[in-house]
Amino acid sequence: MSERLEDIAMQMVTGGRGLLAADESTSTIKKRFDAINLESTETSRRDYREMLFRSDEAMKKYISGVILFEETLFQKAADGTPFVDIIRAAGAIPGIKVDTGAKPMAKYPAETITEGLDGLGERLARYYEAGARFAKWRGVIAISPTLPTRGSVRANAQALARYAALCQEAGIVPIVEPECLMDGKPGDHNIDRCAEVTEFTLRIVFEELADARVNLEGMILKPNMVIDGRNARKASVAEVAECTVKVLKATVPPAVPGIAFLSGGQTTEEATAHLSAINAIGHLPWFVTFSYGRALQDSSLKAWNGKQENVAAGQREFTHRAEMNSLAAKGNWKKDLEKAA
Ligand code: 5MM
Repeated sequence: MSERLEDIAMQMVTGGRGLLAADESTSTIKKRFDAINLESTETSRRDYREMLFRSDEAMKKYISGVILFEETLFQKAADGTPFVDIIRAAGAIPGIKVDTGAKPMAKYPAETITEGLDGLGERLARYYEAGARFAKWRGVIAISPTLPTRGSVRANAQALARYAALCQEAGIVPIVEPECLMDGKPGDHNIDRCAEVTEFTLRIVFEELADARVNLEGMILKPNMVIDGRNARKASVAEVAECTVKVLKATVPPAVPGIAFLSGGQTTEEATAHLSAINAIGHLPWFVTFSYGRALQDSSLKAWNGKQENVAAGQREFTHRAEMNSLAAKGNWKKDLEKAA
């Protein structure tokens, strides 16, 4: 496999394959497990992720890479095989979430700044050694009538750009994730407000990436779709697709090889329908695919329910969602395919 950043980035977003975001930090995976009454321990986290990564069909056909939390990058399956080897054997690329979380931003009430730059160069060298060939950093942008502020968008964009430059020096493809929140508080903004904030954010992110001398051909953008807030859902699938493409075309240079969306709290089927409608518009200057966490995992987690005897059921659910999203990455998903399955 080529070690060129440009080749790795292409491999992550082409062929109708996309990314599995399985990088829930310890506190987030605990919330997910709470929903199925399962205690979050190193072993239960291992069992859950092993169920996903050993879904052979999904991993081989539909998943190009997996974003891991640090614990998982160095973890082994129950039989002692390193997870990194299982992922690679399926033809997918192991990746690593390297930010240390969004923290309250001093002097900016209700906004956050994502941390993790201190010592990042050394950490990236260790992650590369462990097999990671791409990384992820998420900046969180709150939307309200008065937010975000220019200061918080600029600070998050600068951190994303510093992170991306460090990754490229370490031979790792950066996924740059500026997430304008759909399900933040109050979550009652409409799609026009989301478009305005997303466009503003992406403009500043690409300014900072240029100033940091990031090679756009060796990175992937992971944005939100342009969509109504969680508490004000109205726009049709076609409107979401049109608004999203309009904002991205206005802000994302064609040198970027791929866009891999986050699902951001959409239902599993909404996230698939929107991705498919975006690709169906056609003539996009980048490959457009998925990098979903909840929208790939929710039904699988429920079917598995923390029980060994449900591993096959969990894998079936994961494979189904991965297949549906793979079709969506080519603009070929149809609602009746869900029923047929
Ligand atoms: C899987 O969730 C990721 C990590 O979350 P925490 O750091 O809060 O634990 C998250 O960054 C994720 O990769 C993206 O937001 C996409 O996930 P969704 O669920 O929005 O598709």
